Amino acid sequence: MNKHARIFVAGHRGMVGSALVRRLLADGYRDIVTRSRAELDLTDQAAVNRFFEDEQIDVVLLAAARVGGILANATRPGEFIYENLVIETNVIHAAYRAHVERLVFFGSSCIYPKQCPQPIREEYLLTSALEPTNDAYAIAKIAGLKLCDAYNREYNTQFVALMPTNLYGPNDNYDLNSSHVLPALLRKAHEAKVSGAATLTVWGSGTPRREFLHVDDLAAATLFILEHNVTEGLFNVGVGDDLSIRELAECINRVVGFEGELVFDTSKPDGTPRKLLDVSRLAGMNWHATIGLEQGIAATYRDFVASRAGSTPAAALQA
Ligand code: GFB
Repeated sequence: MNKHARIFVAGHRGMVGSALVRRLLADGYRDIVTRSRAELDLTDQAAVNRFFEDEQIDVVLLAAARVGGILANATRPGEFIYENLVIETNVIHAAYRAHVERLVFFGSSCIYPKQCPQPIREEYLLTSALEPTNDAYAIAKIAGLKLCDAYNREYNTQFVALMPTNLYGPNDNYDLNSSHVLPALLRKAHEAKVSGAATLTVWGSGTPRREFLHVDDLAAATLFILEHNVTEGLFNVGVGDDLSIRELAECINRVVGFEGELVFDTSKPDGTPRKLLDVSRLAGMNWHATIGLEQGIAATYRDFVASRAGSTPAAALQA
């Protein structure tokens, strides 16, 4: 991809968007366009159309989305389906109208059926029913990847869909009611260590299995797709390995240095029993994730501690 390409990163303040911007800058791309929500409301179709008419964008990285963990998905399905559908419809359609050359749409491994053979191949899409705790979000993400595919077929666009497994890394959401499991447990372990607590509460039974990808690996995969002129299709992005939630909690406790007991709150949902992606499509092109889980959690923990230390004086100043 041309280093002078004009690249719009939608959602640049989020975990995925900010990782994409970091990676693009590190790789020498300089014409990166971003807009805050106050500057451009992606749910406003007329505003999105005007933006694309004015800005002469070559490449779109569509990382703007309403995201959240199992509880947020299960309790706010209306927001998850509406906001994701409207953002992706507005951006993908406006990009097509404005003759954008390339677009990468980001989905999630929850698009695949609940009872999927493991590891999950891209071909298993729409072969049986979805996991109910996140079916609204999943339907929106399936619609997004189908939009890309339909526009490629009808209008010869070059829109690609990446389906990352559960992500973590800098700029994650650490709010315990809306976050994903990894940032939630990292925060709980840190606070338990600091307060000298004897126990740490893990939601569910601890038996579901999940695969975790550092967001910098997702950014690397995205650049790989763009630089290798992949112009269509659906690609799983993962590490090819998973672990149980109990094992994840133990790993996080080791990194953080919390030595208390794990307590399992089975009033909280487990969600889908297992979600391990088959990553052979990207591996066949010679792309592999490089950040190991314990190493990635350690880096994320350092970032979490540093951002908390940084936020105290700022919060005090605003008060
Ligand atoms: O990451 P998570 O919220 O979402 O939860 P999903 C994964 C597993 O960790 C579930 C358990 O079995 C949770 O019950 N868990 C244990 C916890 N302790 C905690 C905790 O303190 N907080 C949270 N959040 N979970 C989401 C979907 O599914 O994954 C989205 O809802 C999206 O649609 C995203 O696909 C990647 O992996 O179950």
